[in-house]
Amino acid sequence: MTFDPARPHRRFNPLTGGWVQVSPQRMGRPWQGEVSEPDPPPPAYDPTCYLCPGNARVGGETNPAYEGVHVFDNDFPALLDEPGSAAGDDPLFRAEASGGVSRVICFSPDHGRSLPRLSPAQIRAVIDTWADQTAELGARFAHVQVFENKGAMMGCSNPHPHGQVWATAHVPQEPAAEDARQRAYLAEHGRAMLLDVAEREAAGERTLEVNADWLAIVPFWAAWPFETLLLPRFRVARMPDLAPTQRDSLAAILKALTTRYDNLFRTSFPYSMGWHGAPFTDEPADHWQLHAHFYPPLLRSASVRKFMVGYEMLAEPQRDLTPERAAEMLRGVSGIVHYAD
Ligand code: H2U
Ligand code: ZN
Repeated sequence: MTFDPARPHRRFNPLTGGWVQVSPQRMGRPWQGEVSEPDPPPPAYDPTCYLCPGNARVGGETNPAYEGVHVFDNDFPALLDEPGSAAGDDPLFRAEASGGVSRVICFSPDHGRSLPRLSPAQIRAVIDTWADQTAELGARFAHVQVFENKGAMMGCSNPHPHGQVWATAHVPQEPAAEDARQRAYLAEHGRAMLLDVAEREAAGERTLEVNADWLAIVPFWAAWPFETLLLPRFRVARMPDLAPTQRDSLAAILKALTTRYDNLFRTSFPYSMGWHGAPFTDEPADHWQLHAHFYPPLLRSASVRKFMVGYEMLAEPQRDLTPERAAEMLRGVSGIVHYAD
């Protein structure tokens, strides 16, 4: 049997070992690309925002009059920096202690400017902060998770541009799965998996953006409609290892990718994004390639989202829109001029 990408098929995610059901025949109707009124960005300062400079936080502290990136300890941390209770060994009711640290990272003092509307130098400052936090926390914890949760649709009620960093003594399950699969790929093929992906995709139909150091693609195995993967085109295992020029080129591609996202439905595109890098353990990290995932929920317009329910919850993720078509749509809007500028 030959593989016909226009017929229903499943695609394999080599990073996690998962599968996604693709049903392109349901995409038959021509895509209208619903035109909605563009969403105006929020004001530069919001007196009620707990992240704006000089404002009070819910925890009682007051933010300094910060001018660049600002990091503070989460007032409601999900992880506590103290040893928890001992591990249990009951095979059915198993638990283990998990301590850690969680911080909030304000990208900019400007309440209304999300990543694509920051200057390359401002984005570079965010990257430097991500790298510094990763290095500092990586000295004490095995895994440092840098992420951004953006948009009310993703459960984030505050538009002030910000992300978080959580560090844990254990490697959580997503990066742990990637660790195992990248290690197995290196053992089998003698190359880092994501370096091979970057090479194979560089000029491909799933590529959105490419520069000297980085590549933004809709991965072949994407589960979310407009999911993307940001890959280095050079060997690098962790964010602190990025050279200054590689951080500048990263700022450029982040700006371009997020500009395309916002322009697609002329809205501040919601997503969860985050970085995966090699754990801070004594193990060799040559199988690891640093990368970022973007998981946006939107499907058809600024308000019509994809739900991961039903078959997705009980069987496996399913999509109608092919990753190739999603990439084409994202390539069809500007990666340079933001709709709000
Ligand atoms: P979201 O990215 O999910 O919106 O998270 C914002 C974080 O900010 C959230 O983890 C924290 C919340 O605990 N926060 C503070 O640390 N201080 C505050 O005054 C409000 C919110
Ligand atoms: Zn604000």
